[in-house]
Amino acid sequence: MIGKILKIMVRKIGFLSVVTICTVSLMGFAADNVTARVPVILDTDIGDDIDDTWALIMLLNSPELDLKLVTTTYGKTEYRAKLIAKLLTIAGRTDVPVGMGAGGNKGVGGQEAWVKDYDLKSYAGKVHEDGVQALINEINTSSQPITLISIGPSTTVAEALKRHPEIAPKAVFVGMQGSVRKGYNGRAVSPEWNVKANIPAAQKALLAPWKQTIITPLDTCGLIRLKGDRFKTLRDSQNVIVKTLMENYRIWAKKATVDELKESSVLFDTVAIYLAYPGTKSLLTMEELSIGVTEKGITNIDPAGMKMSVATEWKDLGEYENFLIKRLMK
Ligand SMILES: [Ca+2]
Repeated sequence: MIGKILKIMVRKIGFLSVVTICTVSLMGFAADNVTARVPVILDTDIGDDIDDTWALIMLLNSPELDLKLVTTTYGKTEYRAKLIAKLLTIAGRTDVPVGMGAGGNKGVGGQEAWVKDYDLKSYAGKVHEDGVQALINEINTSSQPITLISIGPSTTVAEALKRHPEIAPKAVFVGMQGSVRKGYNGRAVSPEWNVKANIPAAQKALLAPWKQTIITPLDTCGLIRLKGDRFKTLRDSQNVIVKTLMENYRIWAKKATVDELKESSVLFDTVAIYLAYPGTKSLLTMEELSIGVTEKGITNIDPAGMKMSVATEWKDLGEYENFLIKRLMK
C-alpha cells in the first residue's frame, strides 16, 4: 500500500520531491527528539509585582519546560514560599520542590491576604530551608544543562555563585533583567528594578560565565500589557488556575471584585519564560551583544562586558499576547 502511494507520488511530483518530503519528515522527528523538555529552575521575587504569578502559571502550562525547583529571591522568603507552594498545590504540581532563597525572611507584600492562613508545613511537596544550596545541587546533579530562569533581583543567584562558582558553565541563564536601548514604557534607558534592587548581585549574576546568557530587558518585556478583549477572555475564564491568577491580581490591585479589573499590569516576567523555550524565538529580534552593568545599575552595550543574547525588539507583539493567553488558559 505504502509502495503504491510512493509510486503515485513519484509520478505526480517527481522522485527528488519525494526524497525531500521524506527527509523533511525525518528531520521533523529528529527535531522533536532534540527539543525534549528543558529542565528549568525558576528564581522569583513573587509577591512583590504580580507578574511573577503570571509567569509561574505560564511556566506550569508550558510542555517545553520541565520545572525542577522554584526558589525565592530578595528576602521575604516565607511569604514568597507560601505563595509558590499554594499555587503549585492548586495546579496539582506538588512534585515541584520550593527553595527558600537568600535575603532574609522578614516582610510580606501585596498578595499577603491570599496566603495569610496558609501553613507552609501543609505543602505536600518538599520545602528546602536552604534554597540556595538546593539550586546549587540541582545544577550540579542534572544530567543535562539546567536553564535558570531569573525573574527577580539576583540576591539568591549571586549567593549560589559565591558558594559554588563552578555552577555557571553548567547552566543556561535566562533573565528578565536590564534596560539596553529603552527603559520603562518604551522611554529612555533607566536602571531596571531587578538590577537596581541589588546592583552587586546583578553584576555577579549577569557577568558570570554561564553556558549561555539570554535576557529580555525592558526593551521587550516592558511592553506586555493585556487589554480589551484579550484581557476580558482571561478575566471571565472559568479555568481554575486562571481564576486563581485573577483572584491574586484582584487582591494585589486592591479591587473589591474581579470585574473591576480592566487590563493587566505590565507582564515583564512572562517573556523570560518564553525565552527559556528551546528553538528559535520567532516573535522576537534577538541580538548578540556585549553587556556591562554599571555601578548605577545601567546595563549598557560595553565591549568589556559579557556576551549575551538580548531580546531587543518585538517582531510580533500581538501574536505573543495571543500565545500568552492560550498558554494561561490551557
Ligand atoms: Ca519579578
